[in-house]
Amino acid sequence: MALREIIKLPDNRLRLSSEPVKRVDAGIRKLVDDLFETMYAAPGIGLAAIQIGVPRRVVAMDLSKKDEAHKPHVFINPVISWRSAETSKYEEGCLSIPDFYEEVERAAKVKVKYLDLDGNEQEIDAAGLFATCLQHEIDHTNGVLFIDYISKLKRDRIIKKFTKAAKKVEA
Ligand code: K1U
Ligand code: ZN
Repeated sequence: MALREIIKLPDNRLRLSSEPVKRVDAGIRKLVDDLFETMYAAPGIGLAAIQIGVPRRVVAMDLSKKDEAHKPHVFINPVISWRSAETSKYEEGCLSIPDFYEEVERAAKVKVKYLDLDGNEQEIDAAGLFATCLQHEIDHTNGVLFIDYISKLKRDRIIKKFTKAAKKVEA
């Protein structure tokens, strides 16, 4: 396992559409281990491979509370197969846009098809924070960020702030 760097706004790699996984092999299992180590250390409740600079459709999630046992979920090539017309709002954050939170409206319930770590096809029903987080992570695999759902004014302001911070680090 290895702790990997989480790439941050305005890194253009966050806008890539990730490649599907053809075979769940040892390389993918190592990637999953690294995603969990990095996500737990952050800490976060989800992490997509592109957030550690790997453009593959792989997502790690764990919604367990601080004092609970870990409940790791892995989603390989996840696709939303159904979404409810009913929506819900949640104040989202993103490990690639640290310390910025904004309310986003998404489908309240989704069904997601994916491959598990054995390469078997699965389908899961998700509601509440589970559904919100899955949609946020699947967006990452498509190069979409939660700031794409907020006002242009707020989005431009946050991109400017992170671009300025990145330039400071370079200098
Ligand atoms: O994808 C990411 O950047 C991870 C992100 C997932 C997410 C959070 C909220 C709504 C939708 C998706 C995070 O994990 S941000 C950090 C966070 O939410 C958290 C951190 C520690 C404890 C509890 C939550
Ligand atoms: Zn995110």
